[in-house]
Amino acid sequence: MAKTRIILDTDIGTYYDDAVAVMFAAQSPELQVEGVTVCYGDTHLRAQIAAKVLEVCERPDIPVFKGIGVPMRDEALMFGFEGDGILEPGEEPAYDERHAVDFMIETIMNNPGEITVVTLGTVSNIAHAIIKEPKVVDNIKELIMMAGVIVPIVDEKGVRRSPVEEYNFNNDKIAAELVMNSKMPMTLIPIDVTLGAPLLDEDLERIRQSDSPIAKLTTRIFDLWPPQEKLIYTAVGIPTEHTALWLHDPLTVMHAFNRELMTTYPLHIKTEYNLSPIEREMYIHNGNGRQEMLRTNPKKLPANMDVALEVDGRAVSKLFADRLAAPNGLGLA
Ligand SMILES: [Ca+2]
Repeated sequence: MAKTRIILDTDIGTYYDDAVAVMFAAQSPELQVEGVTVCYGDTHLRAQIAAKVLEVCERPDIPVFKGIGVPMRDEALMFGFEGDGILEPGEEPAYDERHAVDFMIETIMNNPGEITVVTLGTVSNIAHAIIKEPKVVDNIKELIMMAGVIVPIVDEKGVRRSPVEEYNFNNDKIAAELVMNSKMPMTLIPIDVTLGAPLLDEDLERIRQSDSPIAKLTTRIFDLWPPQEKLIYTAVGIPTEHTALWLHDPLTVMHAFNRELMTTYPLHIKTEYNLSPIEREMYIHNGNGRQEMLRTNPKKLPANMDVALEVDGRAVSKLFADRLAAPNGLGLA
């Protein structure tokens, strides 16, 4: 069967699931990864982290491109531990010289209807690609985004277990608005759905037992990063007492070739700015100095995208561990 050709766009380095999503993609025989593009904040550092992860995967054939680091409004927020346990001190892996936005435009325009872009961070790169070459909208096969929140999770005690505003879209709100209103074929995988896919203990154990370079790096990342994750959760407003090893980004990559793991529905999603009561670093302030967050609200209007609303979390965890516990390069030939 023909492989699904993807560009994987990521803010790798801040949160563990991007790094393991890149490894998952590199280990998936169903995918032809045309390139990894990085976004948000220090994209030079993120490109180096991506290049190192692909080196561990023994996939020098997948090029890495530095992309847009500065949101269209306000500044990027970096936490300061990016790439811990991945890059050795002083190590500076090389990556491609071309800009991520140019690579995206060129790849999509040279292969009409063939290229799926999967975004795991801000949608800054694809937004800039649309601005520079509006025909991208008609030539992309599909845009799959891990972003937004559609149905905030409230548990049986009435405590909210997901943010009401989501990190990736809010890190570059203007880009998010532009892309969401672009009318390109898109699927939204919101955080309220990805929070249904934690890595299960037995699957983590399978990765821990494996001695492949990929499994070893995954284990190191899973040992190092969860305490840092609490900082991020606090910043985006998720309660931290029930954290798990979430597979937000690998799940999004899975959707590029496997439509059995999530149920998607065609919906109309509108981007709207709402005032927010809590002061956080990621808010933008409008002309009146008031803090606003971008919300993704469903409306009773003709559908403008597919939206994931349900996930088979157990199957996601199993597929993830099958690939990351396996020997490097399994089944890629
Ligand atoms: Ca991410």
